[in-house]
Amino acid sequence: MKIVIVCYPTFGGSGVVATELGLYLVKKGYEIHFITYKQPVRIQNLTYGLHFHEVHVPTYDLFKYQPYELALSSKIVDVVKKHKIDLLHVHYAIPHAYAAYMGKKMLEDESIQIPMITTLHGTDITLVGSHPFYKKAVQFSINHSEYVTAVSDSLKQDTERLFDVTTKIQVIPNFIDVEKFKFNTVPCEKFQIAPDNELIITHISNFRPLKRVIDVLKTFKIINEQLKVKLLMVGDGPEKERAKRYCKSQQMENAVLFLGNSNQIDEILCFSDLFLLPSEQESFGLAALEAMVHRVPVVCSDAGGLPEVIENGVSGFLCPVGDIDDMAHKAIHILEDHERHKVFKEQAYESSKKFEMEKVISNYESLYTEAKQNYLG
Ligand code: GMT
Repeated sequence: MKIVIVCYPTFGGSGVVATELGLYLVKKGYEIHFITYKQPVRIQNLTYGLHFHEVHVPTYDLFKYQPYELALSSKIVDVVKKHKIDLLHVHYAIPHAYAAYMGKKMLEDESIQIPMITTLHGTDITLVGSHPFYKKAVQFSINHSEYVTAVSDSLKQDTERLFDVTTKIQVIPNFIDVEKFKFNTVPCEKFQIAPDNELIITHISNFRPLKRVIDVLKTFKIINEQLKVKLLMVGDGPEKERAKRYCKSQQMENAVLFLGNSNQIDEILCFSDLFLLPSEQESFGLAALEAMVHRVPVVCSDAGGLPEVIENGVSGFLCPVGDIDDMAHKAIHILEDHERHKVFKEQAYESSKKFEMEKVISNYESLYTEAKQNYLG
């Protein structure tokens, strides 16, 4: 089957999920065509069956905003025609679902029918999509997708609450390659970061306000008063400078390392002892799942889809949003006792198996088969 995947090429979770999905499908014999404005960060090499089509948006002075949707929908039409694509799978509704719908309509004019699957990831619904400026267009594109999936039950409920949805939403959670981390064969080079054998706490995000990065630092400050710890802040975004200033004001600069965006997430998580994710909202929390597969217990907020990923008291703890004392207390509880920490680590890994790649992706494959049969006959 030949599939177009439209996604963001960045470090964000939706782009990572779309890329990992495409890479897996290529291995299973699908022909995958990524359409984005840049080669996705997790794609190192293009192999047989894997194609990448870049969307160019030439700058024209008349426009205050360059029309990316137009360029994207035209690119979709070209790729579908040239490569005889069977279906479109778009990740993140804005503006991908809208552009794909336009592409689909243009193709219909040329008597080419193509089904469209939209996967909702979170902020495309909860934060941006439901804003009155976008809501109508997002609702329209959801309702004109043949199939809609959401990455958690919580996101499905949010979508149904915030929009007047007429298309059935199927929950297909995010996934992880559990087999890859079955055995830790290579010792993690922890000593480089923690020469005094400090415990390593990690946070990974895009440092947007809803990630509450200052809560990460405040929580860490309490832990740091009781245990020998270091904090790795991985990622980049609007709250980073504020976070750095906070560290300076609290004299924590030596204990906190800002690593920026990284392609070495596996290496970083390999030597991490605990993961903090105090988000205000989180439709799934892919970063938490990536931590769990590396045997890193997670202390996070009890928000959105996080309770569907983290088992409270098993793979980590769920705490009320903004309750820094509770998060610090739970983190210390896990870390202070070596034997207890070991148990949490194994339980985190065991919990991650619920999202085993092959099992989850088979749901997308069933959807593809159904879409092709129903739509094209
Ligand atoms: O977390 C972000 O702000 C990035 C965003 C994205 O679109 O990449 O992440 C969303 O999609 C991820 C993949 O499905 C989910 O794991 C994240 O929980 C979700 N983020 C939010 O809901 C805030």
